[in-house]
Amino acid sequence: AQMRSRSKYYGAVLGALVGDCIGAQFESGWCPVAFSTLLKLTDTLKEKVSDGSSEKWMLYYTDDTEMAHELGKSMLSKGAFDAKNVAECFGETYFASKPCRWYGGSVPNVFKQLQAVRYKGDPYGPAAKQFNGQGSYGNGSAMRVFPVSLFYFEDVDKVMHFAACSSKITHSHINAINGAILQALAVHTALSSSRDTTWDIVLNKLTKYAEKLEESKSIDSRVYCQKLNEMYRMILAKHIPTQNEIDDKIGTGIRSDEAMCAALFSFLLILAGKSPPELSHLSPICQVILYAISLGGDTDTIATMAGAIAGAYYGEEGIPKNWIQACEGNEEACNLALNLFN
Ligand code: 8NA
Ligand code: MG
Ligand code: MG
Ligand code: MG
Repeated sequence: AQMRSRSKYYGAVLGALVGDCIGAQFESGWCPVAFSTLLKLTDTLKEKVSDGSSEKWMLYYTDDTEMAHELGKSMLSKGAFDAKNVAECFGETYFASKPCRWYGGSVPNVFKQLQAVRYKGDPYGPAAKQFNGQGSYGNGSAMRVFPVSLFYFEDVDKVMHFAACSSKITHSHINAINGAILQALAVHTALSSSRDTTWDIVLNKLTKYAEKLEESKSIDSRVYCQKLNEMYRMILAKHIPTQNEIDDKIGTGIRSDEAMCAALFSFLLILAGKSPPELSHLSPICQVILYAISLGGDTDTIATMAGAIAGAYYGEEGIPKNWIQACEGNEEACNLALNLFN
């Protein structure tokens, strides 16, 4: 059994918040973002501004943070993962939420069906019917899963089990479920690692889990095993991988296997010491977050998952105060981290 670290709990929650809030600034283009553009923003981050009548945050969070916090708060209030309560918290928060949260295209349909029976029906029923019974393979369940790793830290089997359950409330496609499980395992591995845990130890561990998850014959393409294998090759190569290689071997889109693997790869690349020179003056966690955003695509979601993993590994100290204070929800994030730790 490993010692739990308060700094790692704060790091995971704040890393996820900062990744979502900064990443969301660059989501619309779906194209790679220059490091100079990212540094221009981060150099000017400051606390919310008040214009007398209202307060304005420099950076707003999106669905990623909203749902992660609801999941975390639900487990804390119930003392365990309770699918019906999580479904109700997700749904009611969605119906009250601001347009700037940018929920995925088809999840509102799930929430409407859950609400129609006042959250008393099967909490997994509506999601299972999405996309003609295929279920959603979107990254929306992996992006919000990290509180499960913090809440069930002592029991990795429960981390895996409740990561899957939390996915199935909105995302029942096997690739979304496995993406949520692997992201939860990545955060859990980072939480239980010391600073001398190298990138290849982390990747080996996750590859073993992926092989188990994908051993079932019903999966025609073992997409996570394939992408984790590509990561070895790209990290061991002499050069920093090009955008074309990332797009070709991993992807940066709304599919869970693309965004989740892009996030993990961002963390592992920096951990392996292959920092892009433009970022080398920053702390490792900042490098991970900005590298993740630079890849383009679903930038808020890739960066929030990368930030959760990196924060769980490095702890909160490497996240600059001005980055945290610029983000809407930073006080709530600190409360959540403390409550999950306690
Ligand atoms: P989701 O479950 O609605 O999935 C996102 C999209 O993926 C769907 O709307 C479909 O287009 C497609 N999709 C998923 N599964 C299937 C399938 N089985 N067959 C065909 N198409 C499929 O939403 P989510 O919760 O997974 O969200 C994914 C991302 O979308 C998140 O990163 C979130 O931030 C959001 N997002 C929203 C906007 C926006 O402008 N509203 C933009 C980018 C991302
Ligand atoms: Mg989002
Ligand atoms: Mg997005
Ligand atoms: Mg997103």
